[in-house]
Amino acid sequence: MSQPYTITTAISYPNGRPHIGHAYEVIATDAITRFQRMMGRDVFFQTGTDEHGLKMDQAARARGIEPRALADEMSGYFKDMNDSLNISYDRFIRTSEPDHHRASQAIWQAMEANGDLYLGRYEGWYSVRDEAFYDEKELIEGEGGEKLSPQGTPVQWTVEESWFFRLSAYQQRLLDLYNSQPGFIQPESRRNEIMRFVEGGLSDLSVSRTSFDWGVKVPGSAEAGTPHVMYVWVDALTNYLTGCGYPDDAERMARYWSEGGDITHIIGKDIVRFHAVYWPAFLMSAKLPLPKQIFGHGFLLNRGEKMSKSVGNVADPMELAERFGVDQLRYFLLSEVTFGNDGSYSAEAIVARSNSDLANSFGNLAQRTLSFIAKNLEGRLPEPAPQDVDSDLLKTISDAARTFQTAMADLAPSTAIEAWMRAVFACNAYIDAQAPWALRKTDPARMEAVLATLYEAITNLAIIIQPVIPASATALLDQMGVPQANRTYGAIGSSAYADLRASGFTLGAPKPLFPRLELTEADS
Ligand code: ME8
Repeated sequence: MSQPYTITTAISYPNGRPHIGHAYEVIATDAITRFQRMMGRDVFFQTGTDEHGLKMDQAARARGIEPRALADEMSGYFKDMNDSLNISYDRFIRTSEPDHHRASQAIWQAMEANGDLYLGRYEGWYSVRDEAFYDEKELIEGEGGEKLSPQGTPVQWTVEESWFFRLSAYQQRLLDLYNSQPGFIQPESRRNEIMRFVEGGLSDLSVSRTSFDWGVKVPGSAEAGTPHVMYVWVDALTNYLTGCGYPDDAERMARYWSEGGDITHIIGKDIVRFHAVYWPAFLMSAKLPLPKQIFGHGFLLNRGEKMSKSVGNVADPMELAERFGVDQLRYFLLSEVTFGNDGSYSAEAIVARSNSDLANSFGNLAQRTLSFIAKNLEGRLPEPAPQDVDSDLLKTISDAARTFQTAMADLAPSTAIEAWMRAVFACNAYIDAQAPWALRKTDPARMEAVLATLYEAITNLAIIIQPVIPASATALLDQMGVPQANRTYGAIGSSAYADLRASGFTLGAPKPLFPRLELTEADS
């Protein structure tokens, strides 16, 4: 069996509808997933919604409904967004599902059995917006002198009976983990931040609440007199295990959550602490395997500004996808933003990028080549007779395929796309220099050889870019008659083109793939 690969996004709070930041995270994770599947890996990709906690409880109360009703409604929008954006998840998990409650209680009991949970009294600062506890020393001052979390959200002084997790006992083991596995936290800037935080000392973590009941029940607490629900991050992080079969399905766990397993969490930079500090500590305590890497991507900004509901600049990803196209949006986000850095989006930038790369460069290359073949050879695939320039072009594309693969394996989609785009440019330079339309009368054999080279080149370019723009690449490969089994990196540089010709495939009139996008006055 092929080697398993487990990949997850964060699970989103469904206290409102999804925004473009949520779309960005699932799109990036989907591209990596599709790439790993193309590499023949046995991938498990999970995304979903994080439905418990005070934030959800308060958002629901504010609308006069039960948290479960809010979760049911909003979670549907997240799932629809995933489906519309062509996200190939294997499971969309909702933390309100029974198997997830069971997994959360099981990890709780394992941490308790290890002696890491004790009952105490929490007194400290809490941000509902971040669902996070903060030390006094971490707080910043707001404009009116009020105390704010380091993320700039309001904090409230909280006093209640609470279970604690002995996080302080894990400081050295966490530092050892970061030192022995330098790739555990990525990118480097996030790793440094976390190392400083852990070196500064860790307080025990309050891991249960008694002031509301929207969460996973702490085993045994109701029987003992005071019902507790788990701190939402304990259950939220456990979602990753639930999807991998914990605690009942040992076979599934061995496949997707094993010691030394290839397990990647893709999350935003604001929640790296939960994933890189609390999560491995919980897992160590429960004697469970650790993930291999945690990648904290940057934030998307609206024309360079932080998105916020009060400013009214929160973009709806579905609207953008409907207007500009799903693949256009995917391509824009993955090519424009260096994964790990913050990035900006605007209608102008999406239109500019899509028109220059997809419509004018790649789309036009495919369209003019294929329609020329359809018309002048009645769709018969041209016969190769390679000269050095032809083999050189095909070699440039195989090299680009390799660079693309290395970059995607390194979680660097924008670098991968740049390599692909350079290969597209090389094809356009080739077509201009070889001018097959001029050869039609003077040298038809050479014209065929040039078109044959281009046919193979375009096929390979479409194969390479499948993880980024899956629907368009598929449509093109379908038009070009490329059999499913040959849509792999291994088929690049093989006899696939010769085989396709031998099969007698004829090309129909090509359908354009990437319409030129236009801005409207409302965009400026
Ligand atoms: O944090 N740009 O949920 P969430 C890019 N439930 N990414 C962004 C972003 C932006 N402007 N805004 C948010 C949570 N994100 C928890 C996670 S995981 C066990 C629990 C990212 O709905 C954010 O960093 O607030 C996170 O990775 C994801 O969207 C969900 O954010």
